[in-house]
Parts: sequence; C-alpha cells; structure tokens
Amino acid sequence: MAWIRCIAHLDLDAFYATVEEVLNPAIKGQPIMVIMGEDMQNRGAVATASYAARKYGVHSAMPVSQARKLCPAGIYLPVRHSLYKEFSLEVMKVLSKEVVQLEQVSIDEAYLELSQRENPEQIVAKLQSQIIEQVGLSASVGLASNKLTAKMASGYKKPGGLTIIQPGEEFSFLAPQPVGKLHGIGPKSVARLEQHGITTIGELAQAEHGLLKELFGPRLGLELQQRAAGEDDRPVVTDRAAKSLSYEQTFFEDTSNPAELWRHIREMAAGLEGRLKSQGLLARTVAIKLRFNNWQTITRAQSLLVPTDEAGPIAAAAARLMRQSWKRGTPLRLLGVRVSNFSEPDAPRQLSLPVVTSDE
Ligand code: TTP
Ligand code: CA
Repeated sequence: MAWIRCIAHLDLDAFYATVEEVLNPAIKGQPIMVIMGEDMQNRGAVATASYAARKYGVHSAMPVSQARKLCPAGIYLPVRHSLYKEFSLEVMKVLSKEVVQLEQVSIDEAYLELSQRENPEQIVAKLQSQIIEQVGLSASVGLASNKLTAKMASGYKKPGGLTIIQPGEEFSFLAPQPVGKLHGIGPKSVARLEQHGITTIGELAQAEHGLLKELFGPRLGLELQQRAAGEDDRPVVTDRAAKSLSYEQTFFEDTSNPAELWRHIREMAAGLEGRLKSQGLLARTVAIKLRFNNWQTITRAQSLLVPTDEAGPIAAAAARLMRQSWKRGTPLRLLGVRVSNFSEPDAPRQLSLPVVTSDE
C-alpha cells in the first residue's frame, strides 16, 4: 500500500502498573492499582490499573475506596513518579534510534513520522518487540495517514495491539465509534450531543454545523467536525524543531482543587525538564493554559530572569501565573504548561562568569 503520509502513534499499556510489574515480576499478571494522593485507603485516586484489575471495573481517576470494594484482593501501590520518568526516557531512546522525527506528547505516548520510510508496518512491529525486550513494557501502536486517526488506532486494540488504518479508510474506521472517544469530547459534551441524537463520531461529522456552533462555539465546533471526519493535517513536530514544548491535562471531572492542580503543574514541569534536558535547551518563557467549564480558554505567559531547564523554576512560574489568572474555586476543565523562547546552554550568556585559566 502506498502511503502519502504515514504517522504512527505509540502508547504504553497500563504504564505505571506495568513498570511496577517489571520491577517486581512476582506480581506480574495480578490486579495492580497505582494510587496517587496521600491516603492509600480511602481518599487517594487510582492513577492507573493493570489490565488484570480493569476486569473488575477499576479505572483511572476512581477513588481508591471504590476500587477496594470492586477488587479487595488487588495489590495497591503508591505512585513513584521518578521511576516512571526513567522508564519513559528508556522507551523514547529505543524509538529515537529508529525514527528521527519523534514527537513525545505525554509521559507514555509519542508520534513517529514514517512518511518517507519503506515498510512502516514492519518498523512499528519491530519497535514494539524492542520495547518489550529492552525495557520490559508493552505498547500499543496505531498507524495511519494522520495523527488523529493514528491515535484512535493505537487505542483500538489494547494492550499490545497494532492497528493499521489504510489511506482512504479513516472515516469508515472512525464513524461507528462512540463520540466520547474523540479527543476533546468529554463526558459532559457526550451528554449534550446525545440530547441532539448524536452518539457516534460519524453522526458528529454529519451534524448540522449550526448546532455544533451553538454547542461549542464557531471555532471549536468546526474543529470537532473536521476531527470527526478524520481530517487532520497537523505535522509531527520534534522537540528539537519545536518553538515550544507543552503538556496539557484534561480532567475527567472539572476540578478546582488547588492541591490537585499544583500536583499536575509539578508533574508537567518535571516532564518539561526531561524534554528540555534531552534536547539541550533552556527556556526563557513559561505559559499556562486554562480552560474553564464553559469552554472559555485563556493563556498567560511570563518571562524568566534566567533561562532554565529545571522543573522547579518552571513550576514556580506556572504557579505564579495561576495565582494571577485563576480565581480559587473556579472549576477547570483543562490545565496546560508550556515553555518557549529557547536558547542553548552553550550559547554565551550575559551573566556567565569569566573563564579563569591557571597557566602562569
Ligand atoms: P494513560 O495512557 O491514559 O493510561 P495507561 O497507560 O495507564 O493505560 P492504557 O493502557 O489505557 O494507555 O496514562 C498514562 C499514565 O499516566 C498512567 O499509567 C498513569 C498516569 N495517569 C494518571 O496519573 N492519572 C490519570 O487520570 C490518567 C488517565 C493517567
Ligand atoms: Ca498509556
């Protein structure tokens, strides 16, 4: 099959839980819940559940008290973020040996640009086995003519699946799937669309534009409809070529909990540190993106006095921006942190100390 554009999306399976299995093979295959938050008994929440645990109905973001009712004999472990970051880095190293144009989009997923490559199907299958052999983790992959379809395809046969959507098949693949699977459509939007008889992606693609405009506003309405039709011309942007690096977190339920928001900021800042360091870049500008529960979206940016590749100053700047632009108690649907305005550490800096040589 001739691909004009060919993009793979790779997503690790039950990522945190699988890392815990790799580090302790005795628990492999058992129901494992990785818990975030202080309280492992009641108030913590499930960050992820292994596939064995999902059979009991446990899923991400569920309160641990509920998970314990559904799966009392499961293994409950506290999150260990720095470990997962190391595993993430190992996976990205495996990928970057094979693929130059690599865009990491979260701790456990990346897009690979394979348009100019011979036999992309074989390349991704090989990468899946290498990730198992070299890192011990299972990944699901989607291969398609654009990012959106590739991402939908990687989620289609989890865990361990490889789903290939041939050019021209995008719409027939997407159309029968529930509308809530489309990126950007959360549970509340699903409910609103259902009220208008729209339950599948295909129905969204064919919905009257006036209705979507009314529900989501003109810009987003059009964008969602294009996505539903399987249209997406976003390029794969490598970190090195990017003008900015960012993470975004869409919440399952709108949140106004400052501790939770702060935790997300810290995690995103840590992720940005890893990406800046791996590219040898320093960032001078930090921005946040907030989306409220009425879809209004704002971004606010701040320049740093000293360019940085460290999570601490990035998180601190993001927290300052939050204090200026977010009124406590206002529910948020999405929170994002972005860094930009890059320089390289080796470039001469105004405040660098003079080099002292010792030959007299
Ligand atoms: P996901 O890729 O959403 O989930 P997953 O890798 O656990 O499972 P899947 O096989 O369905 O892809 O998220 C990646 C990691 O991010 C996940 O292992 C734990 C963490 N995470 C949270 O901490 N909180 C959350 O609400 C979600 C969804 C994920
Ligand atoms: Ca995943």
